[in-house]
Amino acid sequence: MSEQPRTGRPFRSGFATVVGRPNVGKSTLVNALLGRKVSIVSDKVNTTRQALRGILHLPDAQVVFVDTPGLHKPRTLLGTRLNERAADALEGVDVALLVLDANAEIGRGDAFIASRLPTDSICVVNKVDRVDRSTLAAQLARAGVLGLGEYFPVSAVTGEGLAALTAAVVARLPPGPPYYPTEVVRDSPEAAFLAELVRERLLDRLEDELPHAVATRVTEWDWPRVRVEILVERDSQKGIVIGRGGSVLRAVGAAVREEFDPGMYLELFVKVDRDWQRRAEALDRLGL
Ligand SMILES: Nc1nc2c(ncn2[C@@H]2O[C@H](COP(=O)(O)OP(=O)(O)OP(=O)(O)O)[C@@H](O)[C@H]2O)c(=O)[nH]1
Ligand SMILES: [Mg+2]
Repeated sequence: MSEQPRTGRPFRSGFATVVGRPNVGKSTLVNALLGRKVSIVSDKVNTTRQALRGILHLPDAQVVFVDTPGLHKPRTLLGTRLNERAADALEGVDVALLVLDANAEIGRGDAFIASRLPTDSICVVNKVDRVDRSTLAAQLARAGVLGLGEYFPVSAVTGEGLAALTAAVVARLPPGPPYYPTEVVRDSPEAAFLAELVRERLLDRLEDELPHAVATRVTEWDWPRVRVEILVERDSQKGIVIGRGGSVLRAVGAAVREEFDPGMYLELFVKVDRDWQRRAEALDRLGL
């Protein structure tokens, strides 16, 4: 696996961790760089709750991209833990990528994160499809103040700029053998990924505080029969997640089956786990 590629250059491998404020498009970017989905995406903040690894296999390199929860001012114990996850994922990495939104103000939060990264880190200005040239130029100038190594304007949605970004990441990796065999593209268990897909479809349909109040986990995997439990924090939230006559759960179940495996028999259950976001032992149990 680690033999010299035909180019004569040594094989390179390493970890590239993607950090930034919530909603800047880190997960969309990681999925786009990999060309497949490892991480769920939504228009709500704090979608990602774990550091998730996706592996990019190239002829002369292997990049282990690590998606992380958005760094933010926490209001709950869950929020504190999300920040810790992101910080931990920066330990010992080969390349750190700070993602900014081309269309949002660069604020103290971004500067705070940047100040904790090695100065040769990569700064990614994402969502360039949403701004015109002059806005982008101004944003790049503002981003320059963060004092990082290199700046890449990209769109994780259209793919603009991604090839150059990948090349820059690979160039920073040390020579070394691959960490994962070629068939591995995601290093989370299938059950964890499925639970995330259920949460993603719920996020599409929930508003306000509810996205944060929902957690999902697989409680039974007897293929093709799989049971996923959806936790909410209060009784009043249960009905919203179930939907009128079960309509929300039915739609979520159908969408997840379609995406994961139409042959699956998916059972969704909603359960109240009071204030789980604020209770250490509830979070431990959920692996959060
Ligand atoms: N127009 C546009 N939208 C994007 C782009 N990248 C991401 N988005 C959107 O931005 C929103 C947030 O994307 P995510 O990938 O979930 O953001 P994140 O940084 O991972 O968010 P957290 O996990 O909450 O920290 C979603 O609605 C995406 O569709 C982009 O390049 N262009
Ligand atoms: Mg994310």
